[in-house]
Amino acid sequence: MRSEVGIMSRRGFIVAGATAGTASAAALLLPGRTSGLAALGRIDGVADVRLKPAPAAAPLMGSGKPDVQVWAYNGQVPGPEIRVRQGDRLRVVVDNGLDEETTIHWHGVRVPNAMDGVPHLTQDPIRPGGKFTYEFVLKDAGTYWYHPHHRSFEQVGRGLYAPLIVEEHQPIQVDRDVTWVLDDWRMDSSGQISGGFGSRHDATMAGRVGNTVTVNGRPPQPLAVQSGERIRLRLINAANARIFGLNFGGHRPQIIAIDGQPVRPHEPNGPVVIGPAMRVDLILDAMGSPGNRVEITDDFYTGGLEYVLTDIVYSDVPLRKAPLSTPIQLPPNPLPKPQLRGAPRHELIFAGGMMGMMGGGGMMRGGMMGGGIMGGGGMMGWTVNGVSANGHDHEPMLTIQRGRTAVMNLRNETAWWHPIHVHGHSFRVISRNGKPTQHKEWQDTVLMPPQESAEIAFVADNPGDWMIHCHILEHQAAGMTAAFRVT
Ligand SMILES: [Cu+2]
Repeated sequence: MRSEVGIMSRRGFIVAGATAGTASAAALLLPGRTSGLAALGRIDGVADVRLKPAPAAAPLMGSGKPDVQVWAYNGQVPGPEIRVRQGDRLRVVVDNGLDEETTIHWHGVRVPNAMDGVPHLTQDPIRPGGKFTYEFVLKDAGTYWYHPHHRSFEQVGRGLYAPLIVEEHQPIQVDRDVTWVLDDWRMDSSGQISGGFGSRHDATMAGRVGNTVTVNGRPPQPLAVQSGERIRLRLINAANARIFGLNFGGHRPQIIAIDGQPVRPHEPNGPVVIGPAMRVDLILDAMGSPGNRVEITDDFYTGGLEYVLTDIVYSDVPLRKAPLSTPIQLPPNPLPKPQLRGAPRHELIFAGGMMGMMGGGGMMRGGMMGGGIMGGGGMMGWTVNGVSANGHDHEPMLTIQRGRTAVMNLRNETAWWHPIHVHGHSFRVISRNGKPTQHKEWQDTVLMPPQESAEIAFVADNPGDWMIHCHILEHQAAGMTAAFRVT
């Protein structure tokens, strides 16, 4: 089911709020008309949003089933899709209706440090009943999302997440622009979300992988298409831990952006793999025959865990005979180009976890052998360069001079997958396992298979203390997190 999109103002500020059938879902989004901002040189494109994270009930299992108790932004899962245009200023007032502290992190958005939403590191957490205002300019177009960064393994896991779409000034031509927020849930036999968030089992293994997959907070509904239709499908993985590997039957989708950032359009080598927190924008030219039905399958986890996500269903009436011939390459975002020559190189070694204990000395460096296996929250720790960090406020493990290129060689010395997320910057993935990458993708989260390495590079142009952490939220909570400083 898709969110319905309504244009709220002529000033390029489009809001998708109401999810069909949910009366309470109207997003509390008001077009801002704030003369104060005119002084900053912007008289248009100011979007004012109010977000209230609070307990709610949502039809995760479908409209015929009892609602599920969740935590939600403005009463809906996902929260309201915020749509702005590149260059717009967004202002969001958060009114905390939870019984615990929270923050909002604007995942993948290159915000000023004070707006990054990391409790204790960039701001005080927002107390229950408290308010906080985030305000920043969207420098990059693309597909982003927002979520709490405080106890995220439970707050995101209970439903606090939503898309943030930044439209290009000159978008590519498509018939439909569709957002799919993928998530999974661990439901109990009573049809409610089971507890046990952050359990030792989840923390030391694959994370909290659920048993029920939703798309836009509902059981996946078929994608109804017309033959010849061109769809821009924005996939966002909001799951705590599940990795998706999607196949589109006989279709040949083109990847046009990863983590919001444009990439040279290309067909994936196999399934479209999306780690937690990652986004992939696809161009899907629906060239099946009228009346056809094609499965979208997810075969990331094998051995009987493959399943049909949903179907692409063709209407009887074709739209056009041949696919659109207009270009699908997105305009580049204004990202500073890394200068690799002479750039300082940093090794970051990710270690720990349950199986790592059995894997021999190479996997037990750092704190693992020294009795330092108790990480954040007393769970068996994961480590970054031997340190299993607790919480968010820690001394930076490295300092980068502002404006310099940083090269980080990330090494996964564990038996598990890890999506490693860098705050405040987008980076280029320049090599994997020592082999140059074909597309030099710009990303903010790089999914690392077990025992593999990835080299990333970026210009450290955003001053402040920033997180680098695993986005399997249980791994983050159990120590796979660090900070770096840009001075
Ligand atoms: Cu991890």
